[in-house]
Amino acid sequence: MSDIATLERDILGAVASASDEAALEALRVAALGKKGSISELLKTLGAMSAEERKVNGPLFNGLRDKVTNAIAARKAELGDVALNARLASETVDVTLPARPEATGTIHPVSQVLDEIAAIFADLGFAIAEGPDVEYDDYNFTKLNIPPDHPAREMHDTFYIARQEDGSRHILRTHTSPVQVRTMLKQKPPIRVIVPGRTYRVDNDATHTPMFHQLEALVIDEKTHLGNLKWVVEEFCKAFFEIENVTLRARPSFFPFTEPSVEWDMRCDRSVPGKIAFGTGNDWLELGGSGMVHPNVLDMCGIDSTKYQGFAFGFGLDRMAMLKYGAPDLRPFFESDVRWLRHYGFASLDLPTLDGGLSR
Ligand code: 2U9
Repeated sequence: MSDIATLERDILGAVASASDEAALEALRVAALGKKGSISELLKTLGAMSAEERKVNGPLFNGLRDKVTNAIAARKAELGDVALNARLASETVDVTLPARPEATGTIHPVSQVLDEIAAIFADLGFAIAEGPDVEYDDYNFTKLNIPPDHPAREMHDTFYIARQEDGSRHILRTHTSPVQVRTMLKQKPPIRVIVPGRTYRVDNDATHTPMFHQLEALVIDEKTHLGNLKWVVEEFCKAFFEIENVTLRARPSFFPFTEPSVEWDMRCDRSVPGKIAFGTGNDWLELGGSGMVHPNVLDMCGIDSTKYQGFAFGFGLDRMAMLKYGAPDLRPFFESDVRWLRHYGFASLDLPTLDGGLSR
């Protein structure tokens, strides 16, 4: 066998048995690289006679082409093998349950917020949100609570380090600054609910330093206390899932509303540790409300001679405690999965108005 035939057999044999792309590349360099065996062979053509070149030229070039093609073919083959191996090892069994390790459930506060948002969406309310870190001005001053007002002390505020200009940001003590922001940027009619985290220096069985509020604001040209009562009543019917809601109004005081009203709903506490809504001779405190103070409207850029509005607020955590029978607020924020399993909700149980909110 000629040297050329031996070389061809050796190279093609090695190419056919190359086990991966790196081995194949090494073979290519050894044969076709600058100093490769075939390249060296081709270089010898220059010193040959015309006769010899006529014979060897096609022979050497033919060898180069054969080897080039064989390498390309083996490379494609190896690529397919690698892809098939990856496809085989990365198969996904779509019948397996998703994240079997995920044992968390929907937190009662999230559930209650979803329920309440659905009720108010049905009544035409949008959701407004704002930052937890607030200006003193939006949290207090524009809500008719000027710097020396005693109501500031009742809020037990968390203060954030002083700014260069001497002003201080705070953690919002209620969600009301979001209504301020809404009025500053939006013209009436306004109909929003404002859920969110709020912060006060407080900690016992029914108070935590961070808690959740939900407030509402309605501003229009002919808004009155009767509208407010109707909204509170409709909300109670839907949320507590009862038909006969009896409300009791108590006069109250908030700097940002005038007049101010607190609402109680008829309930029954005759069975110890239980509470039934809509019957009985006891009263359940719901939350506060009132007609927005004209000073607040004016400070927020709304003409108080043309517009009136009402606002109300209640604790979301308290609503969750009442509806789902949790006696202590503190475990709400302790991230104990055993507590969550007891009170939590399956992630696919989205509340709907037609399906019954809490089912
Ligand atoms: C603007 C004008 C008026 C919001 C209101 C209450 C009454 C209220 C508390 C209930 C329990 C909060 O969670 S709680 O501590 N809230 O009683 N909130 S009126 O009035 C506003 C808000 C914003 C611009």
